[in-house]
Amino acid sequence: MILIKLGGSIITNKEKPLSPRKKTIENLAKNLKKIDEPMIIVHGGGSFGHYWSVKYDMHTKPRKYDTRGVSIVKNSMIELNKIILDALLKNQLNPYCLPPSDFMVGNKPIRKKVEEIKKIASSGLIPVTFGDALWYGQNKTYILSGDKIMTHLSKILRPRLSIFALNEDGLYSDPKTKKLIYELKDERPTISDNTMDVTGGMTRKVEEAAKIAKMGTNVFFVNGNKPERIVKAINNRKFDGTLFRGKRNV
Ligand code: IP8
Repeated sequence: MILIKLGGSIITNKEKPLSPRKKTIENLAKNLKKIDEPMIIVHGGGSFGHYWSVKYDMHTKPRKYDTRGVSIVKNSMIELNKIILDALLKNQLNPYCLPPSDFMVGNKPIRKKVEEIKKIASSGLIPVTFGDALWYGQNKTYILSGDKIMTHLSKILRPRLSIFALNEDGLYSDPKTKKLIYELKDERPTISDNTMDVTGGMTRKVEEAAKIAKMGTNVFFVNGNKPERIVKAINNRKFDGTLFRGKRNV
């Protein structure tokens, strides 16, 4: 089983509020159709969820945020999710929509529910979940990042591979020259990040990827604008991107 995170910066235009990158999404769906293995898809918020989270000053820390903001963030994520689901359906894939409230309580995953997701994926359906505004308890809510969901799912489900589709070729050792880091074993590179993401952008991704690799799963960062690279990574062919080698594979 494979876990795939479609980053917000690949499925939306981050420069423009509420703008899906429909062609890119379509192209991703077309290539996902070529994958012959059970998979689970997680997607980010991009210029939908992040746009509204910034507007309403909502973050990953549980707090009593503006209830109007919670509703609007959630609604925008449903809207983006629908665009993803429609693209998958159109390309003869069978998505099974799973908002994270289906398998999270507070900020913890419900093991039984998560294990069920694996069964759903094995049946031929493709569970699709996403970063969201979530109820925490005691009138508090928080923003749950899709990257964090990747870690929760990897921990319980131990996928064969976890893939992050980005709007870049992978991680660069020098952002100016865009020199790609092909493989990371145990090190965690420092990232200079200046995105507007309330969940931490690339820094968060690297943090979660390092955690997942430590649990033993190989993690790939690939360019989602070239979705054939996702297919290649899954088929164990020459890989273009950054690999965080899982501990058991070092
Ligand atoms: O883009 C955050 O998910 P991410 C979703 O995966 C929201 O960090 C609601 C901002």
